[in-house]
Amino acid sequence: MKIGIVCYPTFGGSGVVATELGIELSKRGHEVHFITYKQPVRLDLLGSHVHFHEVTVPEYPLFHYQPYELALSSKLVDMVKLHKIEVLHVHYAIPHAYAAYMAKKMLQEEGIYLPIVTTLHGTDITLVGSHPFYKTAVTFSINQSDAVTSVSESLKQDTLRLFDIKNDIHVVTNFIDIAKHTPNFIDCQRDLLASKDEKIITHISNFREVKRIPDVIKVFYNIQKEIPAKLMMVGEGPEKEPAEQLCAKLGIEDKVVFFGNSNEIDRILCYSDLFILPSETESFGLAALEAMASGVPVISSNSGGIPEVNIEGVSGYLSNVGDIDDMSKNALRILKDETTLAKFKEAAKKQACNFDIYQIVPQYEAIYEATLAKCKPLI
Ligand code: GMT
Repeated sequence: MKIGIVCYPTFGGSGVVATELGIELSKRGHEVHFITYKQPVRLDLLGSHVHFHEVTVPEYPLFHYQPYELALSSKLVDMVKLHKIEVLHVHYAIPHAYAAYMAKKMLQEEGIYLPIVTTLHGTDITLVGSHPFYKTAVTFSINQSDAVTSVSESLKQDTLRLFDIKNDIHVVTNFIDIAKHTPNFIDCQRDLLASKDEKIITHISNFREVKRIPDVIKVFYNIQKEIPAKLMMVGEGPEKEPAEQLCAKLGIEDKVVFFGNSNEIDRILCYSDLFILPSETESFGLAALEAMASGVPVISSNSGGIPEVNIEGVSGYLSNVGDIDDMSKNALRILKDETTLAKFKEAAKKQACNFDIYQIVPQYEAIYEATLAKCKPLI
């Protein structure tokens, strides 16, 4: 099949999922075309089966806002015609599903039928999409898609609650390539960051308010009062600077390392003992799954789709949003005893295997085939 993928090419989970999906589809013999404004960060494998087409938006001083949707929909039409793309999979509804609909309509004028599959990722529904300024267009584009998927059951229920949806929503969970998270390097260089007796706690995110970064630091503050520990903060975003200030205020700046965005997540997770994800809302929590795939137990909030990923008392523990005491208590329960830690590490890895890429990607293939069959014009 020739598949077009539209996504955000940045470090966010939706872009990561879209990129890993495209790479795996190409390995399974499909021809994949990424169409976005920058080469996706995890896409280093361009080749005969993986292509990247850049969407450029020329600056024009009259425009206060440059019209990205317009440029994207034009590019989609051109690429579909040039490369004979058969199905278009858009990740994150805003504005991708909307631009895809416009492209589909333009192509229809020329007798070309292009099925659209839209994957809802989370904030496109729960935070941004349901805002009254966007809601009408988001509802319209979801309803006009030929197939709609959501990354968790929780997100499906949120979508049905927040929007007037006429389409079926298929839950196709996020996934992980377990093999990639089984380190092939002999030494992950843990010694560079912590001494043998220190436990390593990690948080990875885009440092937005929804991630509740101060909670990560406060939980770590409680942990390091009881046992020797270091905190690895990975990612960039508006909450990073205030987080650095909070560490200084609490006097723990020498125990916290801020990495910024990293392409070496597997290396960082390889030496981590615990992952913290206290988010206000999280449709899935891909970062937690990545941690678990590396054998790292998770201390998280119980919001959104996280309970579908992190299992209480097995791969980690879940607490109410903002319950720092409970999160700290649970973290210490895992970290204080080596046998318990080893048990949680093993169980986390086992739980992650339920989301292995080889089980999930065929579900997308089946959806593409069904949509293609449904949308093919009768001759
Ligand atoms: O977490 C974010 O704010 C970024 C967003 C994205 O576009 O990458 O993440 C959402 O999609 C991920 C991939 O499906 C999910 O794992 C995250 O849980 C989801 N974030 C939220 O719902 C807050």
